Amino acid sequence: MLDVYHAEPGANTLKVLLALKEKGVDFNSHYVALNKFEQHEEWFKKINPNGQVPVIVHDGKVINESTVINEYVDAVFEGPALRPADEYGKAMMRIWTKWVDEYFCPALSYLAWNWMIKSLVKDLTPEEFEAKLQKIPLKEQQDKWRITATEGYPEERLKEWRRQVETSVTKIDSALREHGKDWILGDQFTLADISVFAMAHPMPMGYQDIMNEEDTPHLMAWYNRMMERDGTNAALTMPNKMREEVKLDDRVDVLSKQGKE
Ligand SMILES: N[C@@H](CCC(=O)N[C@@H](CS)C(=O)NCC(=O)O)C(=O)O
Repeated sequence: MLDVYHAEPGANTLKVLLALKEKGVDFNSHYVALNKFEQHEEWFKKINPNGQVPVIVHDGKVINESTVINEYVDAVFEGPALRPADEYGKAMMRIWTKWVDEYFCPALSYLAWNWMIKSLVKDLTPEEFEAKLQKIPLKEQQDKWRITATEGYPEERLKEWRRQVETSVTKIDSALREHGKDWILGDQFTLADISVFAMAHPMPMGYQDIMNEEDTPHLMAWYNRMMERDGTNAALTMPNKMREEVKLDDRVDVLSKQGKE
């Protein structure tokens, strides 16, 4: 039996949902509402002491860390292979997934949090918010929630994250241009595509000035190929309660201006 604890199909949750849907793995879905701080409740921290999604529980065994989950899912379940068969190919794939986790994802994540957390917590009193903060197990996450809910990050840091997003977009476009093939590693669709797409998916919303047909045509063509996949469609149509409950879209212009010269 496979239980998956996840939020709406975005970022690290989307990464795992994409792999599960691409492979056609059946699972019990448990939605964890991040805007209601359910990830910091005691019942959830018993499953993942980090207080973060996604997490899977397979036959009673718990695994967190989305990139690790995806390798496990690909190794253990039937369905199309999402990793190259050879070790060198796997190494190349891991260089991409590691880069997403350590560089691309954090840059996008800090900018997105800085943009959205204020509207997420606007109905809480300072006391209520402080009580929520005290339940966050990771100091780094506490800081991230506190800063983005109050004064926000300084301009200098926003600029640096935006520079990293620009560098990332160029890197992905160049890799696709150089080999001229459909997928990040070449002919085979892999977890590298899944990791990159999980982060790039919302980019046409706030970053059209750096990710567009003219400046990054190879990235855009790959993005459109990703959007046509059945697995992508199945993952993206999972419930998105955050989008229904939290009105963020009118602030898109704020997101796209953060850290811009
Ligand atoms: N390294 C972890 C990061 C997980 C993570 O950042 N999850 C976010 C959602 S994408 C989360 O649960 N955020 C809520 C919080 O930290 O309070 C992974 O890749 O699974």
